[in-house]
Amino acid sequence: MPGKIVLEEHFALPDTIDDSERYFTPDAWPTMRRRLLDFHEERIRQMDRFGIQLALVSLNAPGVQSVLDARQAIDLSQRANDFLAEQVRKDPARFQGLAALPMQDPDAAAQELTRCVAELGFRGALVSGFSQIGSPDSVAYYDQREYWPFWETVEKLAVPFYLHPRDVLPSQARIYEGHPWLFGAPWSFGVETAGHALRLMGSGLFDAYPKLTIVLGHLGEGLPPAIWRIDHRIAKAPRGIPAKKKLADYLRQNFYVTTSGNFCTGTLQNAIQELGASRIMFSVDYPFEDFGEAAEWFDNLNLSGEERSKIGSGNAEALFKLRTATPALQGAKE
Ligand code: GRE
Ligand code: ZN
Repeated sequence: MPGKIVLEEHFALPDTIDDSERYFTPDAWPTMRRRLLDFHEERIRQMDRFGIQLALVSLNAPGVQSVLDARQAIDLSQRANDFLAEQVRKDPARFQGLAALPMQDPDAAAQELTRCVAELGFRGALVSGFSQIGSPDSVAYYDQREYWPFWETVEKLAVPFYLHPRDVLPSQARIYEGHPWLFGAPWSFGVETAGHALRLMGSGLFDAYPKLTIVLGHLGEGLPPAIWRIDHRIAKAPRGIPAKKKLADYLRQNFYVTTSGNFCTGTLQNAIQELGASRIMFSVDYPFEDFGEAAEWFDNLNLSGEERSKIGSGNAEALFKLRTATPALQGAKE
């Protein structure tokens, strides 16, 4: 399918490039490094080759979220977002931006998102999980009350918030001791991110801000097949859960999922069954994943024409309001 749109595609600044190295063997790293730092050469060639019209690009993980000092987190976000805006300006038909945010300071995060949307034309935010604030062992999750004014701003701006994975802190990872292969993308990213998303749902956040939209990668970080049992057991022992609805209702009404890094047909079918094709969007997770592998999988799936067109581009176009932002999509047919 030509004209595909992808949403979880990363770049790095020289300041953040080292964050990604730990996930790769020494022989794989030089290619990843080169691809994270490139925008207009190899990235564009690959997009052309595999039928990808537009990429929403974001900073690599954990990026801003692991900066302990709030001032430095604010500074890094601004520099990352200004750099990204400059790249988008060079080629807005192919690239749009998702903002990095200094969640260490909720007011500053709201301000930076407002600046990114109003002044830089960004389409939303991508935040890599919890933030450390002040000390390496601190963990701030965004269901906490101090974040609710931030969420009010996100809802007012009417832009999606992509909740991207980061790793559990080493001090909290006893279950993985002696099993380093479980860190990161194979397992701990998903557990961490699904847990964070469940906290948002259970906290009542979406009762207070029903128009909030959260995007999850990796076909929903395991939540679509898990959500029935979660609700089933919470109903038997609610233990004071503030949320007014079943968590599946929030998953269906406040969340979208992307196919980033999860090119598994059975898992996609389950996501379609649980959420509907209108809430699923094609994505890759470049450069950690290959445009070619993702596109060949997607282009050969047995989907109806309508499903393919929605998942491949239509849902993203509508959710991120890409037609008004992106010259090349303006003339494109429905
Ligand atoms: C990601 O950002 O999704 C990611 C990493 C590191 C390794 C794999 C991966 O940050 O998908
Ligand atoms: Zn990613």
